[in-house]
Amino acid sequence: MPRYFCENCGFTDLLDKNLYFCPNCGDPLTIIYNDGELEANFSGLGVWRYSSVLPVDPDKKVSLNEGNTPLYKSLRIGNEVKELYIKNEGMNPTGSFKDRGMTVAITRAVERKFKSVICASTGNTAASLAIYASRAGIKGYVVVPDGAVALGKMAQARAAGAHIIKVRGNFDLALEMVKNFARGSNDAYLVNSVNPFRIEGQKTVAYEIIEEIGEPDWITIPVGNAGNITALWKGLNELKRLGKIKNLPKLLGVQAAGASPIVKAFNSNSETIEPVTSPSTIATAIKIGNPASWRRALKSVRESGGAMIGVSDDLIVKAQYLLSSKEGIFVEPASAASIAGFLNAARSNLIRKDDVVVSIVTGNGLKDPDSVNRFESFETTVESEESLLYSVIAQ
Ligand code: AN7
Repeated sequence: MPRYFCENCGFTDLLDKNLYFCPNCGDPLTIIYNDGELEANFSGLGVWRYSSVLPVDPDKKVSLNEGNTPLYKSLRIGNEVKELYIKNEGMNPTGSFKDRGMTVAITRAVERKFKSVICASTGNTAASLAIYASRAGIKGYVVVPDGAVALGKMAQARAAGAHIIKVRGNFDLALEMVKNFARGSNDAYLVNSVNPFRIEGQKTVAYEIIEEIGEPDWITIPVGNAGNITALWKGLNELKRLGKIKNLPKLLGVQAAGASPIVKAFNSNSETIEPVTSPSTIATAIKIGNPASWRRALKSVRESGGAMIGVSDDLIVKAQYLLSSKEGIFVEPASAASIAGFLNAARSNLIRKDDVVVSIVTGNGLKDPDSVNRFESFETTVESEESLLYSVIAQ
């Protein structure tokens, strides 16, 4: 039987309880499988194609057809490497990668007969929770930092009828609050990425990438609370166990420079992080100073032989604009961090000329429409046809 497992201290327990954190050391739990329990018996499309490697009953799934996201070959911004692919997770049902984890976590919530689900969020988890809770016919509660969530994400949470609880503080405070809530109450199922079922759903991005292009040399991914990079590495390792890949790719975890505690720990070879008390970045989705899964992120990146790097807000904006204007892929700022990290690493020769790279972009540009106000603008107002003519030929 699959079971809970603590990668930090080795604690293990059966899945017949609702656990998130290790009762011994407090780290977020993982779900592990014995040999023979992981089966590469894949059919259909999207997250549920991989139900033979998921710990919930696919017949009871709460799904909006998540996963099966487009993987594009870069035409213009990846010239410094052999091939750059962009995996557009912004094409999931609510516009972010969170849906891969949410479909599994909400299915688990329903299996366990919860009537409510809760999360802390910088926005995308809230939007995904809200929409999937409405699909499941249960109540959604989202705890968000007041005034710090992008417009599109708030709109989705509102539209889905979720209870929106604002806190005067940042995401880290909101997460602390819901963690304490979940320790003391079984009234609502916690579906942040500290929930091991979320990680199970999100690992499917690794399965899709490998089925589509085989083994890349590098995968770049934005890092906030560090659940997604944990899930990616878990998926890749399972694929190796299943004999689907020989060599594991290197991971490039990318944080915004103003919210980069894991980068600092990586660079100083430290075994622990120093939380950033006042994280700051325009990429609000990853404005996180005390990531819950930091230990698993550090371990993943180190095992892979990859790296953690920090990127400036300035480069994030440039990467976001490059991606939309040169490749036709419109993403939100946190996702552009993945591309900014690629650009940095290719320039510094960390990623080499003959490497095949996949950059995972995590959220749709429509999530944060205000972010495009930072781009160079080509807007003019015309009052006559002549004026229209001249504004076009003058370019
Ligand atoms: C677009 O929604 O943390 O490292 O509460 O929305 O797994 O946290 C969002 C995170 C990257 C970082 N890209 O992923 C939330 C939240 C986008 C995101 C991340 C987030 P993790």
